[in-house]
Amino acid sequence: MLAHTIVHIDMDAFFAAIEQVDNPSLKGKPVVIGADPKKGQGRGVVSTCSYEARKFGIHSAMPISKAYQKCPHAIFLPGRMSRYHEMSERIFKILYDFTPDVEPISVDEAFLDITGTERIHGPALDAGLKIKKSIKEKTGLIASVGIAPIKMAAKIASDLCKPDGILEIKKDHLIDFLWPLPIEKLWGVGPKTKAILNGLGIKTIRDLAHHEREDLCQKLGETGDHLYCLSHGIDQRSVEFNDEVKSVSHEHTFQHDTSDKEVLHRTFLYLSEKVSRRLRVEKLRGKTITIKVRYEGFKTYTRAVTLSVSTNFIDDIYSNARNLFEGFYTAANKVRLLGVRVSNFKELYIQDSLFKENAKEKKERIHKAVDLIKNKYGEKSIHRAI
Ligand code: TTP
Ligand code: MG
Repeated sequence: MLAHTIVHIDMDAFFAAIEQVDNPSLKGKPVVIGADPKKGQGRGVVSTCSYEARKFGIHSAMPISKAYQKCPHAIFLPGRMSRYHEMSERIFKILYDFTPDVEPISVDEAFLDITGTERIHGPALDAGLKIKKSIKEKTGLIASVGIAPIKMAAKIASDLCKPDGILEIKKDHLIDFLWPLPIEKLWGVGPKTKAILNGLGIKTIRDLAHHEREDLCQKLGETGDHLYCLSHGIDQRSVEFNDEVKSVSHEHTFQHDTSDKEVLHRTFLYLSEKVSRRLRVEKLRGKTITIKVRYEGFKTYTRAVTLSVSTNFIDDIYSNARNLFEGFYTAANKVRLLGVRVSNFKELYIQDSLFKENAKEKKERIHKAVDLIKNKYGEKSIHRAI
């Protein structure tokens, strides 16, 4: 199996950190987000709290009355969900600028597959640092970053290096990293499974790895087998987009490798049109546009850009694809294949359309009309000038 480089990003004390960024007088202080403590009589729980509050033993899901007992002088805030969502979107935009291969896990957490991006971002650790820096610069917030060849280990790594950490587990150190850890660090080991495993004398991931595989399958079914694999550093799960359709793309291989700019631009136009039509048929609009360029000799490069609004318009796709291409292509290289891809369909088409302006609607109607003509009279019936 191809070795992957997976990055797991998790923001530190997300909601509380946003409050501290928006109101710097809260910096360095215990801040608790959650229900109103009503001087210790309040009901409800802690949503999250700053690391300063954690020193007093406060944590997520703790009754707010208990949090008040532990630190009555903490600053208790009710939370502003729309602001947190806004910040979350900004963070995801930064991630999608890095790579289109982003799997959102929650508002403040994502996996990225950065396999093969060394040429653009350098070694994995540098890429991780770049992401951290970019998030800090653009939002003022701090992310912890775990890097590993498998998802599960990347997640454990980001958890262990919090707050403000970065930790890379290289392939050769994976087992040494995993084995001393308690089994509850493994994904999918909740209190119930933990009790069963403890009952078998299994406390650490090392114990699990040395246990009879059949016995684990018997006691825990498929989960047992899955956990056994994890304990040996085998995690087949790849980074997945949440969308049902992950991306819409189109590629073209030239019969003869070419460096003719006009031919290359025309091909981008053709590919953008194909992608644009498929997106409209599927009622999708994406924010990330990626191009793929394969040179003679099969060296392949991808470049991506994430727009602030999602699109399925050919003009947007083409102009961005062309800009990406112009940004890195040198005429000395002959091209064998070009590809255009649109992904990042997080926003729902319907929801988005609520905010659409008239001009956009009109543009969309024109696109639909062009599609209809083309479907009826064939691809060559309408042309676009570059
Ligand atoms: P987490 O990433 O679990 O927590 P966190 O970012 O506050 O702190 P850290 O990652 O540094 O340990 O959750 C992200 C946000 O989700 C969190 O800021 C608030 C919200 N949340 C709740 O509302 N209730 C909860 O029980 C948890 C765990 C999180
Ligand atoms: Mg977090």
